[in-house]
Amino acid sequence: MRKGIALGLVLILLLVLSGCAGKQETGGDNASVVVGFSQLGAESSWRIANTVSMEEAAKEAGYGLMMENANQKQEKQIDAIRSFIAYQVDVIVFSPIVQTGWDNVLTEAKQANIPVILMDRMIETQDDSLYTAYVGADFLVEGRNAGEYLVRKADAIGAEHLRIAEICGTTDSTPMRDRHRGFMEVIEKDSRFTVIDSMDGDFLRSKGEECMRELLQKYGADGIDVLFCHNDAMTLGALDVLEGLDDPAVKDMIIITVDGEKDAVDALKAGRVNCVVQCTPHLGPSVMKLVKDITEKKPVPKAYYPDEGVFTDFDDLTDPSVEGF
Ligand code: GYE
Repeated sequence: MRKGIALGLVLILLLVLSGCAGKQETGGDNASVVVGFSQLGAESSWRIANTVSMEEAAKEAGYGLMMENANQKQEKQIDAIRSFIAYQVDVIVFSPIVQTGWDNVLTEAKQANIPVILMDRMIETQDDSLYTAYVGADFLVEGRNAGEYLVRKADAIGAEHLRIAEICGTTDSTPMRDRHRGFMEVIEKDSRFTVIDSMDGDFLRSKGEECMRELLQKYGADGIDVLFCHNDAMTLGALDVLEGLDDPAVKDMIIITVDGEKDAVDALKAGRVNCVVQCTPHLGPSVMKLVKDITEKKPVPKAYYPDEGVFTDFDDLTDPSVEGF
């Protein structure tokens, strides 16, 4: 569209502007549409699958994709967005690591007339015109799904009181805030449940492991009835610790996780986890469809939420539809 030069030149420009930080890729020389994509990191299998989905969908659409990975740093995302503005990409897509702190850079994008799509996570702003559309999960619903599973489980086992430990995702990120909020909404009005601890596990497997060790030190395995982790990576880290314990209390612990990566779904099938709340990383095709509509000046919805379900130990887990990504 606005570009006539090959993406090879873009690469050089990006390297200069970004001080050689991050990872740049291109997806099709002489593409008519160029998308600048700031991915927030590579902290989980979810994130890696999401990056692949974006790359494949851009290729499929025949769009050029200038991608920068911010390695979990907001400043790097801001730098990447500035470099996309300097290049005048057609559309900027980014997955905001935290909700706050984007107004300045997004105002610059707006002044440059470059539409912005928020992919996977939301921002907090007084000015909704700073982004054109959001594509990603409804994390509040995911949190409620986790809470509703727990209520059903408590009913089924006739539990009188359950002590819950929560390992949260990155502080101030949308999935962390809303998974917690949705979960609490459901359980806090039920006196059978007490959240005894909430820790920051930053969506990382290594931190999930660390948090679990700390929780065990504080409460012991028999002092925790329910473990709610905001993603599978942290759950798998916690399981590494729990399963090394050889403590019968571990078997009774109700474990609820979010995402639906293959290892977590396999853990559910093996009875090591009780509930997997789905969150799809395959957002690339929806993003590219939006890019198409935006560049063709068609109206687009402000928010698009993919359909997501829940897999639990109440389900027939031999059903072929029960599978992870
Ligand atoms: O749940 C987690 C990842 O924002 C939905 O980020 C995403 C979350 C996902 O690190 O695994």
